[in-house]
Amino acid sequence: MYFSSYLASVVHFTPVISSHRHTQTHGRSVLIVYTLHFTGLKMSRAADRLKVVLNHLDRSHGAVRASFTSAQNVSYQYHHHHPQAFQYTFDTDLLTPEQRIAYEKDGFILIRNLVSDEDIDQFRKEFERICKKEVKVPGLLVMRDVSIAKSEFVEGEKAVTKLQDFQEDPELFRYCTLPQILKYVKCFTGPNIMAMHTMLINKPPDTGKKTSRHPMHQDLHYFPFRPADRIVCAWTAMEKVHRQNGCLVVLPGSHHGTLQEHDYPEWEGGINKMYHGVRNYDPDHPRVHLEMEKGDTVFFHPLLIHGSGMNQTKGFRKAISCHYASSDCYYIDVKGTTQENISNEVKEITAKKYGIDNTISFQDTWALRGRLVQGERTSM
Ligand SMILES: O=C(O)CCC(=O)C(=O)O
Repeated sequence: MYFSSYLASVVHFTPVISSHRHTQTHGRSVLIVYTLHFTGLKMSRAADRLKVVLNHLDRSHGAVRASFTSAQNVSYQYHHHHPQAFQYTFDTDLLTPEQRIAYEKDGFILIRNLVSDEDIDQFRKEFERICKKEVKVPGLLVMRDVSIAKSEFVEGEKAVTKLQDFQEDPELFRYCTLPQILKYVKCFTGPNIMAMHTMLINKPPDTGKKTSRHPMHQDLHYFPFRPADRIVCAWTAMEKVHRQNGCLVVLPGSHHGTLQEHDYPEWEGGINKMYHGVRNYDPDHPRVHLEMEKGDTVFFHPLLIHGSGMNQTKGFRKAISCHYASSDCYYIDVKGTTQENISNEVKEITAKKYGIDNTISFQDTWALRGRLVQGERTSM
C-alpha cells in the first residue's frame, strides 16, 4: 500500500497489482509487481529517476525492470529482502524519493532550516519565563541534572535541564503545531496527528561527572502505543549543535530492529531521572553525529537507537522536540514486558504531579498528555 502511494508521488499511474503482491509484514520478503501507465515526457523522466532510486534501495536481491512500450507502459518488478518496501513513510508529495528511501533505510531524516530564528527566539524567551517562574504551566515537568541538583543551589535557567510535557503552554506548544513541521510529520504518521510527548532540552555544561550525556536508547521504550512505524520524533536545534556541546548521535538503520531492554546505566557520576539506556547494542555499529544549525530539524523513528554526548562547552545546548503519533494508534498493555520498569516510574511521577493516587494506568498518563494537532482523533 505504501509502495503504491510512493510510486504515485513520482508518476501518475494506474497501478495493476498482480497476485504476487505481498503487503507490509514483518517478514523479510516482499515481491511487488506494478504496471505503470505513463502519460508524457515528464513521466518518463520521473520513471528514470525512480529506477535509479529503486536500484539504490536494494542491490543484492533487487530486480528492478523497466521496459517502455509504445504505449509508454512501464513494468517494475521489485523483489527485495531488506529494507522492506516503504514500510515507514507515506507519500504526501513532500519527500523526494531519495528522502523517503533515506528514512526507510536509516530511520531518520535531517531537514535544514525548517524553523525560523524568530520562532526559536520566542521559544527561548518562554523557556526563560518558565525558569524564572513568571509563567506557571499545569502538568509541566521541570527536570534538573543529577549532579547540579546534588550540588549547591543553582538559580533559574541554569538549574533546569529539561522541560517535559509543555502541552499546556500555548507558546511552547506552538512548536508542535508549526505547519512546516506537521507537513513532514504527516509523511510518517498519516493525516491524523497527535502530539504525544513534548520536551525542551537544556543540556547543561558538564560538571565533570559526565552526567550531561544522554545514554543510547530507543524512544519506544517510553511509549505504550503502537504501531511504532506511525510514531515520529521532530527534534529542532535551538542553536548550533555539534560534537563539543553534545549533539544527537544516531545508529542508522537500528530502527529495523526490535525494542530492546532498557534500564539505568551504571555510570559512576550518576544518571538523570528517567534516562534509561538500551542494555545491549552493538558498540561497533556505525554512528552518525548530527551536527545542526539553529532551526534544523531531524525526524526520527522511535526504534532508532540514539543518545547525545557530553556538553564540553560553557553554554547550555538547547533543543525542542515533540513526538507525534497517528491518532489511529492503539494503546498496549506493557505488563510483563521490558517496558514495565519505565511504566512504574512514569505512573509514580504522574500521580505525584497531578496529586492523584497511582492507580492511574501508564496508558492514561499518555492519554492525558496527548493533543490532536491535525485531522481527527480516531483512536488515541
Ligand atoms: O536532546 C538530547 O540530548 C537527547 C534527547 C533525547 O534523546 C531524549 O530526551 O529522548
